[in-house]
Amino acid sequence: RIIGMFDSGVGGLTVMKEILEQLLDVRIVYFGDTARVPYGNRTQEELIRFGEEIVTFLIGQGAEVIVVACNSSSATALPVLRERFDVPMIGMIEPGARLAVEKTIAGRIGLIATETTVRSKAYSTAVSRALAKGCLPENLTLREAWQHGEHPIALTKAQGCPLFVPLIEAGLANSEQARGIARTYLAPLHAAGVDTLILGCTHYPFLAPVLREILGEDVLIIDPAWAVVRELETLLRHLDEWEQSGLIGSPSQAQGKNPWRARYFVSGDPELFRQVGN
Ligand code: DGN
Repeated sequence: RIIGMFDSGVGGLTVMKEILEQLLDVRIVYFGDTARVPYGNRTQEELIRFGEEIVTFLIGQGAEVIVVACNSSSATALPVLRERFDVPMIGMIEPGARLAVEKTIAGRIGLIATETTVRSKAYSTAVSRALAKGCLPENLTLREAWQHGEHPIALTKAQGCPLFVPLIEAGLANSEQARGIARTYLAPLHAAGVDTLILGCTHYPFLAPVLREILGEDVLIIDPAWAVVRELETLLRHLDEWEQSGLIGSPSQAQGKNPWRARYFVSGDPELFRQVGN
């Protein structure tokens, strides 16, 4: 199957890596909108327009499923894109929120993300929705307390981190500048006592070593990509079943002489994307 993925730049590659490692029989067409990065302070209208252009392109490249590998687009444009296109789409927010609810030990979930994602409140809505739909923490003590109405589980603190994406796109994820800025951004999350931190921007796994160094071992870091892979796996199984039962048509299997695993397209400079992406 061909999966289409997009992000404002290299961020979605962190999601793509998880998918390629865990789902061995998929192929991926990736689009990085590097001419228009960062998406973090774009309006909803802009992100919808960019999303429409990119999804149209990806479908033209044979994509049967779209993974919106950008939290800013998932938080703002995804509902509209789902209405406009027939292909199934998976975003980052719902899977990430569910995973955080499952893994939290103290019920105090924190978020770092772009300003767009923080402002949208998409993660706090998704955490509440996950709980309302019966998603529960794996931790038994917290689960019991929650079921007895004794312990809140909520998005306790959301921190916008506008400087992270430009640093990462410039290849400076492992620099002293990144360390200093990360210390400033993480301080309010520490102060709020979060025990679980959602990386609410697909660029941030590039900073995982720096974040781990500052947070220490006590805070659980959640990469929504892990949950996106699970969701994609389930969706692909359903597509297979629906095809077998004739509910939907099968895609043409034309593979040509040169089978490929991944293709990359960018709207800006391919060289910088190649360097940082590698
Ligand atoms: N990687 C994107 C996200 O997950 O929000 C976009 C980041 C950006 O372009 N600011």
